[in-house]
Amino acid sequence: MSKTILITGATAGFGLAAARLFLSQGWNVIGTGRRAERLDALHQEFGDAFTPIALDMRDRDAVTEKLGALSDIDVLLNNAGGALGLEPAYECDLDDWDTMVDTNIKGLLYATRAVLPGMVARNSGHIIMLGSIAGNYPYAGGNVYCGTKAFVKQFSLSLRADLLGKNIRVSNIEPGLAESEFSVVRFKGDEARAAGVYEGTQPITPEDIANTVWWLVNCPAHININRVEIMPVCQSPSGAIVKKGM
Ligand code: NDP
Ligand code: 8X3
Repeated sequence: MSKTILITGATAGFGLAAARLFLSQGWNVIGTGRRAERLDALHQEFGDAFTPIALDMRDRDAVTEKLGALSDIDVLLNNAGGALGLEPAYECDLDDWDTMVDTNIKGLLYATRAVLPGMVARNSGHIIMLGSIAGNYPYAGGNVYCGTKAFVKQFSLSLRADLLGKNIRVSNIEPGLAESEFSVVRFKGDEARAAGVYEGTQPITPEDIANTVWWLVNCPAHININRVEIMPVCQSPSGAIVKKGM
């Protein structure tokens, strides 16, 4: 029987690439996102193997009702999220901070809480988070985005503690520079500024992350990969920065 993966944020980037990969491997995919037309296009392309659920991850009632009604979810890919702005904390737009907290933290919590009881009842499942290197290393202008991804990492590890003794795996993927719609969203539609982020680099691709999800899911059942930190070769954790002449 085909297995089922629920992917939040399947309309673009990592989530879309993962949806395509799992569908190509004979899995059933349930995909969420706000852009219903993109979900409908996937449904047209793949038929009943792809189930679209249009919703905003910030809508607690909708997530709880629609995702809580699903049964037999083998894998939850908690992917929906993003960054808004790159201003220093003393200049940031509070609405942007709210959106990042509501999506990256609260939306992810709602989805996890909706799906986890079914996994516990079946004593089977795998929850995979999209954290970020931003949860491990701070950078100027990262402020709340970095904070949300640090939350995702610690929540992921804490779930492992709660689930000890159950046959449910939890993994956190922590990518660095990756080209998707991420920077277009961060810079609020400024395509030229977004393109500049990747200019002269060979970034991680959405397909690279989809392949990582596939690898995690297909690891031997008795092992749990807690965290996977991935950077393109052109990037490194550079350590603390010193400001001279202060
Ligand atoms: P994209 O912008 O390409 O895709 C983001 C996805 O999240 C879209 O499908 C979008 O769907 C969905 N989404 C965003 N907000 C909401 C919301 N409120 N409700 C429902 N769905 C939502 O970004 P990526 O694929 O790059 O990012 C995916 C995840 O990976 C994010 O959590 C991001 O923080 C993380 N990440 C990204 C990195 C990068 O450099 N690209 C590196 C490390 C981590 P829609 O707009 O249709 O609602
Ligand atoms: C996305 C990677 O370094 O731009 O999470 O925050 S970074």
